[in-house]
Amino acid sequence: MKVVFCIDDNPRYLLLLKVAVRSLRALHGRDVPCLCIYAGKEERVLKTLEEEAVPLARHRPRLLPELLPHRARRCAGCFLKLELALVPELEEEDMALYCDVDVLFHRPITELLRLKPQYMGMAREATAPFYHEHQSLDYEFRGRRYAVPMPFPIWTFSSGVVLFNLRRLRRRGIIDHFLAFSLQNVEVIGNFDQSLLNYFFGKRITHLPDRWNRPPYQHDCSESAHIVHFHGPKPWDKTAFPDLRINCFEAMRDIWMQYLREEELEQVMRF
Ligand SMILES: [Mn+2]
Repeated sequence: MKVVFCIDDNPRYLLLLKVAVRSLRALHGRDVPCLCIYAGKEERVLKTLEEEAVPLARHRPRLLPELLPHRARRCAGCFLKLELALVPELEEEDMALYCDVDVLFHRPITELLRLKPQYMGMAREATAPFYHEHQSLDYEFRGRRYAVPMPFPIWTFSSGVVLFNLRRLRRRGIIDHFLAFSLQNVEVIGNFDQSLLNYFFGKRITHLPDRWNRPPYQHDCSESAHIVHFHGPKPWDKTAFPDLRINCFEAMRDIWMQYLREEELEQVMRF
């Protein structure tokens, strides 16, 4: 199974990607299959991926940035994960493990790669309450209207780590339905890609244990996390999110920094 990352032109994402991949390889070897999906064309990005030997899939998304609301365009990369089932480089794969670039692989993920959720597996996100004003959202697809009853009350699942059952999503056009829903409802939802997954798939999402997506601000992150997710404050943040730079944040940031080379450390100090 491939571990899949998505990026856009934000230079900070590129640095996060380097550490994510280096920490994955430190645990599982140089040959661990991974893939980075990118919709842009910046030479700087392409060159870095080549230097890091990260295989690249250049994907032109259905959720094109110009079709997204303005506030969503600056994180256009986070929508790419919704389309993995359409990427030719993943055509042969039944499953794919998507990870945000702001993760650090801290313990092996072998057990996670053995799971096979029906649609997708995601861990719970504790800091984003599940709230919306809608009873149901609807969308049109191939001339018919469909209503999606909102799954309430449930908790929110984090889209930072998603184990996708690609084979299932390709069946009976589920991915086409989902992307039609996404395009037509992205204006009314709160939390971008994460809300789209939660709202459309709702109770069909398989709940993954916390160790597969653990933010460093949780007290048990150091001892339990296999995948650390710098959700909220990024490793270089010294002033943002003071209420989340707690518990294991500093310990995990120090480990994250150890994966950087000297010139990258200098770069990170300027963020
Ligand atoms: Mn993230």
